[in-house]
Amino acid sequence: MIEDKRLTDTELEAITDRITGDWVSRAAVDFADAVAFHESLPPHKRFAAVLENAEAVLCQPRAGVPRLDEHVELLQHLDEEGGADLLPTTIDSYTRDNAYEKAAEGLARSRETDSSELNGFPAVNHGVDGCREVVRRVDAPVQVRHGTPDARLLAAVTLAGGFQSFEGGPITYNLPYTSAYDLETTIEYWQYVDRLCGAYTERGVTINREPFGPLTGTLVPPSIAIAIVTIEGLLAATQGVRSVTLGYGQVGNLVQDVAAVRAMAAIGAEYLPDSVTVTTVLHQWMGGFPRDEARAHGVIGLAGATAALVEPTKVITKSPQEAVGVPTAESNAAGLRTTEQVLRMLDEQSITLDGVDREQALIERSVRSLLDAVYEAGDGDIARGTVRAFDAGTLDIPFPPSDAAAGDVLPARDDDGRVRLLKFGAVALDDETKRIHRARLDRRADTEGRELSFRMVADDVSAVSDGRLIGRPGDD
Ligand code: 8ZB
Repeated sequence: MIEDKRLTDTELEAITDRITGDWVSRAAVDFADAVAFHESLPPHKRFAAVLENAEAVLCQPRAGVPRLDEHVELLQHLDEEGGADLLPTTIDSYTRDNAYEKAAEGLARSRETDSSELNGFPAVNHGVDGCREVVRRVDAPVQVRHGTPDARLLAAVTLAGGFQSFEGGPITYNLPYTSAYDLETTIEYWQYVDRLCGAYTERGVTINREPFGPLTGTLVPPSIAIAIVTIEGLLAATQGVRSVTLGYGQVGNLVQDVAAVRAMAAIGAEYLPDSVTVTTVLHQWMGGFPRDEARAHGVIGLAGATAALVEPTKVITKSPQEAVGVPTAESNAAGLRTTEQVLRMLDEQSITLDGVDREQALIERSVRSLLDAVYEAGDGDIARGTVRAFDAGTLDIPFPPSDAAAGDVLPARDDDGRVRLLKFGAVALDDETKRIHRARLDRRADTEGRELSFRMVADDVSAVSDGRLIGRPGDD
């Protein structure tokens, strides 16, 4: 069974040999050559250094188009017109499914028709040289953002290609994205990715890793999300990663969001080894957005305000076109500017919210309880424990598209919009915590004069896109 153990150099090499050859040559991902390229980059393009030395909240969008020149222009636009501090390269979905042939066809069609026939940048098809060209031509640090359960080749190519930050992880890029792999398999894949990052780090090129905290983006209780990104941080640290950004998706209740990011930073500092520098990211609302762009700017503004209050290291922004799909460059830059405006206006204000400390204590206690259950299930081994805890449902997420989680928990908002659990399944929370969740939900049921039921959950799922936070009855 899988163990939380560092891969040896021989194992790392053997896997690299195995995954290269078809789409990318073994020679193209040669370490010495790649390290020399990274060393040639100026300090303001070093992702981990820029992130870890930030003096204000950094803003980063998502963005990726298939053709190289257009992709570079898009990133330059987001830098110059959006004021992005960190840049992304969002990978297309064929590449995320390791369907490189289809990605190649989409890229060829995009070139023929002068349009975008893929929903992101097919980095493996562009190869190491294509990636280096992107990194060379843009003027800020660039990160690979994707959603790839088996990201081994993508990591080998993009890291050799000069990218210094890589999103995802074995749980956060499994549960929301696929049912094709069990957790033991994705943990094994990501041990390679993390070991590769560790190997670069040991050669003086720090690679930042960022677990994808929002998971399904649908009413994920903060404690569950934080436990999962902490596990991914621990697994990465074992492989030699020294820069970890823990991620969290905004739920929309200001007090709970501020409490959650604080709890995440505290848990990260406590659980991850001292050798790891921990930073944080707040994802602007990942659930359904209003179609009306004015209302969408409202959602983005509230996320900006949340970021201003809790000061994560960075915030991942949304665009006012979120409800429609991949945004135009202009709309994407608008989301950045909306965020920046709110951040600046709140920058010098010091605001205290009632109830944050209590909420933070509740979240931290819950995270500890979940992590205890994982360690216990694995007899002290976090990798083994993760597989067993998800099997037993002691660690679980709501609405998993993947069979790798039981999906026996059901969330709902309480009377002031904080995400609680309505159904606990087998999840490892203590009785007192469950009592608090239940009491809070009972109060909402009272307010609304209806029973706690799945109807409430469904109402909550569509509430924000319908124009409010809580799915109250009679709101249509
Ligand atoms: C899980 C991440 C979903 C978010 C955005 C979606 C959504 C996906 C692209 C993109 C800009 C792209 N997203 N692909 N944004 N360019 N190629 O990721 O809109 O917000």
